[in-house]
Amino acid sequence: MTPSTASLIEIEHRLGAHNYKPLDVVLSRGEGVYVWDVDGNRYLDCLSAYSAVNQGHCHPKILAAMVEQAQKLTLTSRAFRNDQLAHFYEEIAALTGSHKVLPMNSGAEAVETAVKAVRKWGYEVKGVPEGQAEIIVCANNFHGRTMGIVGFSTDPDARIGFGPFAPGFRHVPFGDIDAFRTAINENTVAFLIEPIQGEAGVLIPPAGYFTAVRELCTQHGITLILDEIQTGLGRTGKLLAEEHEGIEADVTLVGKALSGGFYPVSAVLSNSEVLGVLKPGQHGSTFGGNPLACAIARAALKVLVEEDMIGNSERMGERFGAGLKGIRSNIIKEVRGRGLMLAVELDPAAGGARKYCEALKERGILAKDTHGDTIRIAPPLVITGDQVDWALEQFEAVLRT
Ligand code: IF1
Repeated sequence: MTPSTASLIEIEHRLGAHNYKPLDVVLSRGEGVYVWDVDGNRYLDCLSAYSAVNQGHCHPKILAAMVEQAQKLTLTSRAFRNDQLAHFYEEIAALTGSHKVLPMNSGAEAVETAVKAVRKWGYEVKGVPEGQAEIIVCANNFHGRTMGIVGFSTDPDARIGFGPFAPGFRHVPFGDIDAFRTAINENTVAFLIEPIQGEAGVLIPPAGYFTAVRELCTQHGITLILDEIQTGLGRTGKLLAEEHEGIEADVTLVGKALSGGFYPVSAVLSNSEVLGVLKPGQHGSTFGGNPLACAIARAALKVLVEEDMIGNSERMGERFGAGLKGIRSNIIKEVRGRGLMLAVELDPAAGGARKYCEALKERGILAKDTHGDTIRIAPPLVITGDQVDWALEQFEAVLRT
């Protein structure tokens, strides 16, 4: 570790809150699938900032849109209108088949917005008694870190010490349709679920699960909210992960790659009347829907489609997943994923995934462990076949036995 890296890490440690335990790599530049540290070492990024950099680091066309807009108008508040918002609405609605859009900033804000709207919809449209609305969520969910969201987390690290929490949430095991059916009652207003549980370790539900969920939601007048903040925008080889299941959500949440990693931009997309219950003065945010965010998001969506990043995600995900499954290793328990949302779960006897991520770093791969034994693999969707093959050589070298 050179002095520049060491000195920066020391300052971070001394002055920063210790709410993360990052790898000891200090990055200073990013381009496409690569990032470089302050010592000039190059790494292939297999995290993509948790799928916020699907378009590749510092995509030039998104950068150009950001610079152009930043020189004109960045923020007006929603007290006034701006010339980017309507175009953003049109383009994201056309791309996703949505009828209504509510722009926010972080993914958590989009989740909180959906929770507020669907409760209000429950009281005003569905006729649930005031204060009795219930939202069904899954065990091992990850939807963000705000108080409202960690209140329905099942992860002790996310909850302990932060109470008291808001009521109105009921938990079911992910993928268990009988449990979901049993949890439904007359006060159920929504089912909030990730199409694939990312933080839980890239968990894919059984075939037919979402078809049955969709049917039950329709039958009982329950709003199906799919949190596509991590799975959406090409990550799983489709624009939205729901396409793998052949269903449509009533409310879809997007964020992260909605800006290509340049700026916090998220949105609540609705195919039903849920967003219609929000009236002036009942919800908002200082930066939500600002012209800079809209210009960036418009460019991020444009390059995602124009450069066929979604098709590339499907093709390169097949290649990457097949290569991982081909590694001869008695410490690999399972390889999972869809598109370029992949994970390698290690046998607990291997001693945890963190040390393998450390070894991968030494070979020029940045990857993140989750839940102890799983290595998540999510490179930018612009990755080429040669880059996948090179990455597989490093994974093979570290994981084969
Ligand atoms: C961190 C995890 C991933 C998300 C889904 C909403 C949000 C996220 C499905 C909230 C955000 C981020 C948070 C980030 C690390 C990362 C993460 F490890 F924390 F759990 F991706 F799995 N829905 N996930 O994945 O969006 O408010 O962050 O914009 O360090 O907390 P956000």
